[in-house]
Amino acid sequence: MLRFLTAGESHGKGLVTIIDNFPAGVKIDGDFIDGKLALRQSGYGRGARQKIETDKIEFLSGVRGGYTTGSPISFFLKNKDYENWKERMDNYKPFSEETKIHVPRPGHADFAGSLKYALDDIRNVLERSSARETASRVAVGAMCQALLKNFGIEFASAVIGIGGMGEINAPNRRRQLKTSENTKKAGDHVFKSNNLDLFDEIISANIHNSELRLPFPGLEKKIRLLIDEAKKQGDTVGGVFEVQVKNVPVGLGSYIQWDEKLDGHIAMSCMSIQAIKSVEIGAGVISSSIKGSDYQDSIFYNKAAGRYFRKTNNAGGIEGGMSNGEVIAVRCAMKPLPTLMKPYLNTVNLKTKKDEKAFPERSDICAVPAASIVGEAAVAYSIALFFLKKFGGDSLTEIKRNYDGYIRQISGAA
Ligand code: EPS
Repeated sequence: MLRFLTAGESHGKGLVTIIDNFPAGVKIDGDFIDGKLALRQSGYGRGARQKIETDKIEFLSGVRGGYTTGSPISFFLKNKDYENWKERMDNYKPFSEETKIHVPRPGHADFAGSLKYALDDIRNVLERSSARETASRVAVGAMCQALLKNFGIEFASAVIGIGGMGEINAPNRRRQLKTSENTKKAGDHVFKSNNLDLFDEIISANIHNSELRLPFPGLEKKIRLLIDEAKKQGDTVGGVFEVQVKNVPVGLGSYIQWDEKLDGHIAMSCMSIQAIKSVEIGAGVISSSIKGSDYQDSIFYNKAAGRYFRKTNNAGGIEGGMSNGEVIAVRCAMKPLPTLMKPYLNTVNLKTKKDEKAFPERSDICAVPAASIVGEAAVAYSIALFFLKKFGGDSLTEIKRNYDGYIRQISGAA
C-alpha cells in the first residue's frame, strides 16, 4: 500500500520524507516538484521566514535517471533557517532555564502537546507541530500528481475567501447550486459555488496571476487591504480554499467498508493539515438545507462520447464513498493562525500556574494561499492511494494494463 512518513522540525536541519510502495517507471521532473514547493512558500500575507527558505527537493533514494525505481523514495528538504537556530536546536547540549518556553499559545499544539509528552519546554512541541511539515506533504503530492498525470488526472486549487471576504457565505452558494451549466462562463466575476470550474482557462490564469490565488481579480485589492489591516493590528486571518480533480475514473474507493471510502480518506488528508477546521465535499454544509429533489445530480448518457455525465455536481464527484467520474470538489476552511504579533491572548504559565499573555513570535498573517497548495497535495495523495488500490501494480506498465482493461469493462466494450 502506498504510504509516506515525514520527520523534521521547523528550525532543525531539515525535513526528511519516505514514500513507500510508489510504483516504478514514473517520470519525475524535479522542476515540477520545486514549482509546487515555491508556490507553497508564496502568497500575500506570509511572514519573514519564507524569505529565508527556498525549498528544493533533494532525492536520497528511489529516483534514478529521471524515473522512479520501485524502491522506497526518500528526500530531504533543507531548513536554511537552521543556521540561525543551531544553538537552540542542538542535539546534545542541555538548555538553560531562560531559553525554555512554559507559556502555551492558545490554538497551537503547545498546551496538549507538552502535557501529553511530559515536556518541560514547549519548543519541543512547536518545532514539530509547525506547518513547516507541509513542505514534505507538498512534495509527496507532486509525486502523486506525476503518477496520475499518466492517466489524464489533473488537479487545480484556488482560494475562495479570506477573513470573511469572498464567496463563502451560504445564500450565494445556494443560489448557484442547481445550474452547473453557467460555470462555463469563464471570467464572470460572480462566484459559482462548487460549480466553479477551476480548470477553465481564464479562471486558472486569474489564479496564477493572483498573489492570493483568487479566481476573481475583483477581490484581490480588498483582501490585500484586509490582510494589511490585520498585520497592523498584530492579528491574523483565515479563509477557505477549494481543490478540484478531473478525469478521475468511476469507482475509486468503495461502499463496502467504512474505511474504504474515498471521501473519508480525503477528509482525513485535508483535516490533518495544520489549522484546517472543516472539510466539505461538493455542496458540503449547504446540502443540509436543500431538498433531495434539488440536491441530487441526475444521470445522463452521451451516446456520441460514450459516457455518462451529470449536469450538476452537488455530490462533488463522490457518491457512496466512490468517485462517480465527475470533478471531485473539496473545500477546506482554515482558522486564523494562532500566533499573534500582539499579546492579546490569555494563557497560563505551565510552570508557575500564573496568568500570562501568549508570547508574540514571528509568524504568518495569512497562509490560506499556501494552504490551498497543501490541500491540492493532500487530495492528490488520497487519489493516488485509492487509484493504486484499484489498479495497483509494481510498475507504471502494469498499472496501465489494469487501468485500460477496467476502462474497457465499464464502458461496455470489453
Ligand atoms: C510556523 C511559523 C513560521 C512559519 C512556519 C510555520 O515560522 P517562523 O516562526 O520560523 O517564522 O513561517 O512555516 C514554515 C516555516 C513553512 O515553511 O511553512 C508555525 O509556527 O507553525
